[in-house]
Amino acid sequence: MALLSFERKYRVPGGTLIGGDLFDFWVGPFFVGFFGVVGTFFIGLGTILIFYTAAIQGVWNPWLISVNPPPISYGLGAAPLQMGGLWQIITICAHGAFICWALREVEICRKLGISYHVPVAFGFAILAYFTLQVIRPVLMGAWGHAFPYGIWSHLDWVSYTGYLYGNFHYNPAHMVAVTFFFTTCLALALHGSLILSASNPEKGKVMRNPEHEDTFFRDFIGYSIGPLGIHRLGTLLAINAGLWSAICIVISGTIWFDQWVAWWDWYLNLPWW
Ligand code: BCL
Ligand code: BCL
Ligand code: BPH
Repeated sequence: MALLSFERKYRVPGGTLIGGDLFDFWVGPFFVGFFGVVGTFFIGLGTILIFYTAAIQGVWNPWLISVNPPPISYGLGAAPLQMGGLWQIITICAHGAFICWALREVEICRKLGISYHVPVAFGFAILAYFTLQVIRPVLMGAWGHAFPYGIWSHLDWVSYTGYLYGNFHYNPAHMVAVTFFFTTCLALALHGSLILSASNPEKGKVMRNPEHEDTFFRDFIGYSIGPLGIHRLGTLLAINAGLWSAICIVISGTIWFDQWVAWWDWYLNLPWW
């Protein structure tokens, strides 16, 4: 379904950050570039090492495969391969893969002459991962505080870490993050449905335009944020969801050690109650 005339227009040389025109080509629909080559290496090695771990553990049930970080006692040192060393190499590969993925987005943006909003937004997801696996463990002094790579085991880590601070719901930054996730979903539900409603006319009727979309919300709630505004709002809500998630976990165990409910003591101690 490719729009070949359009593709020819943007398949222009140049815009690469590194490597000049050496890797400036496409494989089928995919732009490659320096970061495509290096990224493929990280993806391949990281994925192979996950399956290698499964092989030495003799676990082939996908739900149960788990690559665990080193025990806390190894601190921030390098661990033997089977004692978390594999986890450490996979973590390096994962960071390499995600960063290459983002930089490949940057190169494509440069070719197209569009701004960098997508890689910037992805940067917030990478930041959340980096915070979980590097910033917080380093601040706490051991790789063992990071999450394991397993479908069930990483959920066990979330549950364990949540209960370690009593009830994680009382973490104020977690509250902000959860609220941003819910609001993002609300915004996309309204935006997606509004666009469909205007662009799917009954048979024989013409498609409606942004004026109708704005008028719907003006009639309904007195205000429409507008066609550009909704995309600014959506981006802002989503990156804040990632940002406040990173904040809520990095403060747990680094500057706050108690049950999160105790954080609210300042509120109970306000003079006017
Ligand atoms: Mg998790 C669930 C991946 C970090 C809490 N998590 C999931 C599953 C999927 C996953 C297995 C569905 C996610 C989804 O649809 O997202 N989680 C995953 C990854 C990371 C991660 C890859 C990561 O940081 C690299 N999860 C974390 C951190 C917690 C966390 C530690 C806070 C964010 N996650 C939870 C909770 C749940 C999950 C709680 C669930 O209930 C859910 C589940 O069912 O778990 C069993 C949205 C993204 C998309 C729809 C895009 C497609 C993503 C696909 C599905 C990812 C596949 C990953 C694959 C199995 C592993 C890849 C490696 C290969 C070797 C290449
Ligand atoms: Mg909580 C975190 C919601 C109950 C303990 N919790 C989070 C946040 C989010 C949330 C705000 C996770 C999102 C995130 O970080 O994304 N929690 C949430 C909600 C409830 C809840 C809505 C609820 O009850 C309704 N949480 C609880 C209970 C506790 C609890 C009370 C457990 C008992 N919660 C914790 C703990 C944590 C959270 C502990 C966290 O650590 C987590 C958090 O804030 O983490 C930062 C960020 C996204 C990522 C990390 C994904 C990064 C993806 C990378 C860059 C790309 C992956 C690519 C993939 C490998 C590719 C696959 C290949 C394929 C080809 C597709
Ligand atoms: O390409 C993309 O989208 C199509 C990028 C992407 C994005 C982008 C992209 O541009 C943006 C803007 C976001 N994500 C935004 C966000 C949210 C807001 C900041 C946030 C909520 C979020 N993404 C979350 C998540 C999650 C969650 C919540 O868990 C997941 C699973 C993803 N995003 C996933 C993805 C991918 C679909 C894609 C993307 N977000 C990035 C694809 C990529 O980086 O590809 C290169 C790497 C590989 C193909 C595989 C690497 C393999 C490793 C070397 C080994 C595996 C290690 C891993 C740590 C194991 C984990 C096991 C789990 C069971 C725990």
